[in-house]
Amino acid sequence: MAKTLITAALPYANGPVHIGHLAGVYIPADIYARFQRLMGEEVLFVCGSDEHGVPITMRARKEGITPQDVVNRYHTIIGNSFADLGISFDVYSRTSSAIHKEMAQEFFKNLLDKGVFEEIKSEQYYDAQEQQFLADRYILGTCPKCSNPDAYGDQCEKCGSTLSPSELLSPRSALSGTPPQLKETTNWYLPLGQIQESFLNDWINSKTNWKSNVLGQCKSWLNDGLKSRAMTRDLDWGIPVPVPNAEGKVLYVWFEAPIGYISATKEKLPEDWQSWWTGDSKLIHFIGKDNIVFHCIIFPAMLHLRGDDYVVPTQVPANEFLNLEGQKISTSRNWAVWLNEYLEELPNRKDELRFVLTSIAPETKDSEFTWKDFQTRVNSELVGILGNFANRVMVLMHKYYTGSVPTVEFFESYLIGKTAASLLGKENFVPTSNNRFLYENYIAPVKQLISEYRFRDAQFSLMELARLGNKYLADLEPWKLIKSDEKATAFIMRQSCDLLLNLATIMEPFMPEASKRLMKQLGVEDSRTLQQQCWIDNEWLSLTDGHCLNSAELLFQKIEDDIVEAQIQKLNASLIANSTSAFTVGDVNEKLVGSNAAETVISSIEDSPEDIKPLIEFPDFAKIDLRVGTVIACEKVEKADKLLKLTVELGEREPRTIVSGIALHFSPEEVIGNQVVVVANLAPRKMRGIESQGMILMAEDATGKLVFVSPKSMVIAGSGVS
Ligand code: B3M
Ligand code: ZN
Repeated sequence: MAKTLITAALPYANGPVHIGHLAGVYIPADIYARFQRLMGEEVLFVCGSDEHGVPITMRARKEGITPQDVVNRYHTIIGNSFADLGISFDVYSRTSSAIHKEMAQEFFKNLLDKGVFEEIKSEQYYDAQEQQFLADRYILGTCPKCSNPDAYGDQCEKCGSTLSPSELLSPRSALSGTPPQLKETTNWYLPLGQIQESFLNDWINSKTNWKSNVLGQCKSWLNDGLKSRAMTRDLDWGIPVPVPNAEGKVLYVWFEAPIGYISATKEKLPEDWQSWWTGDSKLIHFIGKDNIVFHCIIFPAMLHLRGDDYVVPTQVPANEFLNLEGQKISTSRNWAVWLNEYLEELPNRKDELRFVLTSIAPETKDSEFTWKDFQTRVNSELVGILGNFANRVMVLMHKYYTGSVPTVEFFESYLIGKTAASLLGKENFVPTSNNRFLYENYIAPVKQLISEYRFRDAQFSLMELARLGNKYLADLEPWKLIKSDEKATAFIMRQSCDLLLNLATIMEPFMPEASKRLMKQLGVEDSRTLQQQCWIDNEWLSLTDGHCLNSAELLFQKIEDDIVEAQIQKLNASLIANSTSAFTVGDVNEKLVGSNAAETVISSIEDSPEDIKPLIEFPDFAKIDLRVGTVIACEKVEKADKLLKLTVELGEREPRTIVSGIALHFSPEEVIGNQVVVVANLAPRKMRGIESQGMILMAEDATGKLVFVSPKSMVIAGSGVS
C-alpha cells in the first residue's frame, strides 16, 4: 500500500495561530488526515514550528529577548492549542531542533556538491553601525505610493504595496536608524530558470488535478520566467551555511523550512523516515495561497535536484485567505481571533469552531468570518438541525423504550429511504435497497467530496443526513403515532436510531469530539468495527436489537448573544488600541463591528430593571408548578405572525401543546431541541383556536432580544423547578 504523507505549513513561531490559519490550512489538513486513516491508508501527518526568519527576530528585538526565547514561547502555545483543537498531527516538531539543523545542512551540502548552486556576488543593504546586513524587513523608509513614513523594505502595511528596498524614499536601518549602505556579498542561488526548462514546466503542466487557484499562480510565475533565487542570507538567526568562510550567513528560511517536513518525519521515525519520502509515497502539502510558490516551485525543484528517489508533491490543495469582520486578519494590528485565546474563553466550543470554519473555508476564494455568522451557524445548524435530531431521537427512545433499541417489524411505508427519495426527487427508490440507497446518497458523497479536498461541500453533505432525520420525524410524528400504532412507531424510532449512528460515524473527521459524545450517548463503547463497516466496507450502519442507549445529553449548546458581544467588544478594543498605527479614529468608528458598534466599546448598563411587583407570600408562590420541558416540535401559527405552536415533552403520557408569542424572535428550527421552563399548572386557554396548555418563561437580554429561561445543562424533561 502506498504511504500517504500529509504536511501542514509550519506556522511561524512569532505568535499564536489564528482562525485564518485554521480555516486555510490546519482544519482541512486534519479532516483529510482523519479521513485517510479511517479509509485504512497508511498515514503520517507532519507539522512543526517554523522558528527562523525575520519576523521572529523582529519580535525578539521589540521585546528585548532572544529569538530562541520567542520561539520557545510560541512553539509551546501553538503546539498545545493545535492538540486542544484536535488537530491530529503524528508529529509536531520545530526547525530550531538539532535534527533539523543536521538535515537542512546535509541537504544544502548535497546540492552544493552536485554543483547545483550558482555563487553570485551582489550588493545588499548593510548597517555599518551595527556591522550587520539588513533583511528587507529591517529597512524602513517612506512608501513611494502612499508616503507612509514607516514602510518596510519589502512591503507597505498601510497601502499593501509590495516594495523593494531601493524603492523606499530616505531608507533607514531599523537597527540603528542610520541610512543603510550597499555592500558586496556572495550568496548561493538556486538556478530556477534552468530548472524551469529541465523540470518545472512539464511537471506543473502534468498537474491536471490541482486546484485552479494553485495552478493559476504557478503558471503565472512560470510565464514570467523564473529567476535564480538566493538560498542563503546574511543574517545571524538561522541555520549556518555549512561551507567554510561563510560566517554570518544562514540558509534562507524558505530553503530550510520545507526540509522541516523531512526532519520531522525523521524525528518521528528515525529508522523508517526515508520510506515516506521516496518510492510511491503520496506527498500532500496543506498550505495557504501565500506559500504556493515555495511548495509548488522551489521545494519541488530542490527535491528533484536532490534525486535519491525523493518524491515530489502529489497534491497541494492551497486555500485562499479568511478575513475577519470585513478586514484582513493582521497579526501586527492584533486583528485576529487567536486560537489559544478562543480555547481559553470558549473551552467547550471546539467542534463549533471546526464546523463554522469548515463551512466558510476560503477553498476557492477569500471568505469572511463574523461573530454573528458564527452564532447563527452554531445555533441554527449545529443546535437546530444536528443537535436537535439527536436530542429528539434520544428523548423519545428513553420515553417510549427506556433507551433500549426495540425489535421491530418491517413497515415498508415507513422506510427512511422513502423520505430520502422524496427529498432527493429520486423516484428509483426500491424498498429492499433502503440501506444501499441511504449509503449511496448520503454517506458516499461525503467520502468522495473529502477525497477531492472539497471539505465545505463534504460537511454540507453530512448535514443533509441530519436534515433527513428531522424531516422523517416531522413527517411521521412518532409521538402521535404511538397512540394508535406502537409497532410502526417502534420501526420509525429504530430507523431514526440507525440514521443517528451513521451520522455519528460520518461526522468524525469534521467534529471528532461531538462524534465521540454522540457515540457514547448511543452506547457505542468501541466504534472501530463501525468505522470499518462505514468507511471501508461501504455499509449503512445499524444497531442491534436490544442495544442499550446511554442517557440523552444536548450535543451542542446555543451561543448566546453575550458571548458574541464580548468577542466583538474585544476586537473593537484592539482596533481602538491600534488606531494610532493603522487607522484614524474616524476610521476606527467606521470600522467598529457589531450592532451599535460605537456604544459597544463604551457600553454601560444605565437602565435599572423594571420596578418589582407588589410582594406576595410564600404560599402564593407555592401554587405555581414550574417544570423543565424539551421542545420536540415547533411550527408557525396560521395568520398569527407573532405566535409559534410548540410541542413540549414534560415527561407526561403525552407532550404539551403551548402557544407562545415568540415568532418575531425565533424561527421554529431555532426553538426545537431547547429545554425550557414551563408554568405547567396555568389554566389552559385558547389562542387562535389552539388550546395552549401552559406558558414558557422568557426573558430579555441586554440588547432587548427574547431568550429562553433554561437550564445550562440537560435535565430530564418534567423535572421540577424550585
Ligand atoms: N512559516 C508560514 C507562513 O508563511 C510559513 C510556512 C512554512 S511551511 C514549510 O505563514
Ligand atoms: Zn504605502
